[in-house]
Amino acid sequence: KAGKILSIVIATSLFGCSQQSVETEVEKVTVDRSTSPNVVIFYIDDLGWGDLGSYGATGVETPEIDRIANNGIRFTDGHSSAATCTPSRYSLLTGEHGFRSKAKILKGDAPALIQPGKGTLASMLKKAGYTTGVVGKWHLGLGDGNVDWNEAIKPGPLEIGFDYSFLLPATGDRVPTVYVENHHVVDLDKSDPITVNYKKKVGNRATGYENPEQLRYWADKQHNDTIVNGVSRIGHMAGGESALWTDEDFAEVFTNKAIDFIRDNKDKPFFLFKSYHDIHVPRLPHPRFKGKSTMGERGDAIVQMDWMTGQVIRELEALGIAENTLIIFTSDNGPVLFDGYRDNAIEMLGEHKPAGPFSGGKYSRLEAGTRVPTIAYWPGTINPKVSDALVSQMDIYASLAKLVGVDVAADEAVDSLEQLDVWLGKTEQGRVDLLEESLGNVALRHNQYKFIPASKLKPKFIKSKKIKGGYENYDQLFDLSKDPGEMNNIAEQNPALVEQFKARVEDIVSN
Ligand code: NG6
Ligand code: CA
Repeated sequence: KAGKILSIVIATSLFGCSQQSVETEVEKVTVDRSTSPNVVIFYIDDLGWGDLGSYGATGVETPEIDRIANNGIRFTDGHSSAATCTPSRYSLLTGEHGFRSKAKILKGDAPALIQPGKGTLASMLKKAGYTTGVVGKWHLGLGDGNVDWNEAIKPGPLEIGFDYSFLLPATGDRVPTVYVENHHVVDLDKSDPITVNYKKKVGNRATGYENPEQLRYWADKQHNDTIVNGVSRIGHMAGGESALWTDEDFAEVFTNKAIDFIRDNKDKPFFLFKSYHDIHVPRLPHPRFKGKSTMGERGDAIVQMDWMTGQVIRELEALGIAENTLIIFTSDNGPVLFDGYRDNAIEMLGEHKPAGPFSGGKYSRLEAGTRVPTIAYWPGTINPKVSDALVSQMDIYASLAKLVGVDVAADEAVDSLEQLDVWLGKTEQGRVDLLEESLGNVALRHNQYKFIPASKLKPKFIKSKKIKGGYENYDQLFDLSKDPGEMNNIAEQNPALVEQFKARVEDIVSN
């Protein structure tokens, strides 16, 4: 029977439309699209709360995303679980805090952080009959600890619930600078095998520390190893010349892969995790976006990211499946301007406020570390609104499980709260509290309060990033309803609240 098309009966009873029946060739499957919409998650890298037009951006226009923000739910208090990438991604996919698995920013040759057998958003949706795919940045580790890039690379996404993957393995600034499709490096010539080393130089490729004259951008010491495409990276890499990516092609390559996946699966429920490299460093948008913002490469990368998003949304519309698709748009952590490469993001910022009214940014314990643009869009089902509910990406797991009718086991997605009605805009009663994670520390949101327990350590590099870290050796308490910028520490005046919040932090951490 393989290869035959599964016909689908679309029951749209909830919305009062007529039943549409398609002739069955193999077997009849009934799919109620009101409870099993396609799910597309656009996961942007390092996009700040204030970086979209609909959230008040001034240095860049984002018409494609603004369209879904204005016709869907624009959340003002939406959060990633952490102020850095790996733990946030871990939480989105597993419904657990990153610290439960000691998730921290991974090297490019780190082993798979999510082990086969662990429930993920993808494996959960598969139980409901979804076809699942991930396209773009991974940064959750690949392989078993001794990854050979020249052989089948596993475990990876395919071992934890994805049917298809096309990946940038870690980050744009880390080797290996190649694409991995399913289990294999794309376009690899086996006679030129890849070696990756995060400790010492391998092979003959120039490095930033030996050949700075070959660089298009000055890079700090950490980003100063193997040069690929005129940009030095973190880590050393030899071989794989035919497989090297060109950063400027990311927009085209990832958009096409996402569109192919959608076209291949348009007749049945699918889940696409579309994870972006933009607007992470090194920022190298395609030349056609050059000068499209007033903020240099960082702004132009936002324009490119908006374009990519629009391409996918328009494809859903062209295929006639937009009304059967729930789109969630959000970011993995807050904004950073200087993150290792001198690309003039600071100099060209102008009046634009990447974090909106909030303080801090990527790596920070302050609000802008995790408070990121968050949009839910499902035309015909979600009514447009602005929601001030406190929501977390971690809750997408349990909320979608509820939507598609999958039971979540007691030891699965333990930090994920079922908040479906909030994500569909039926209520604004979101979370009461939420832990925010930052470089191994936690802070607590409780309604309008933000409690930051005294930090054990202050990460040294924060200073070089020129980001307000909020890492202090005393307790901090802020009332965000009066003080969104976390300027006025009211911990001393409110000892009872401090005690209450300390206990609550303990309670969640030791869960
Ligand atoms: C850091 C890198 C930074 C970025 C980050 C990961 C420093 C000194 N360097 O180690 O450039 O690559 O890792 O970013 O901060 S993330 O968005 O994937 O978490
Ligand atoms: Ca990030």
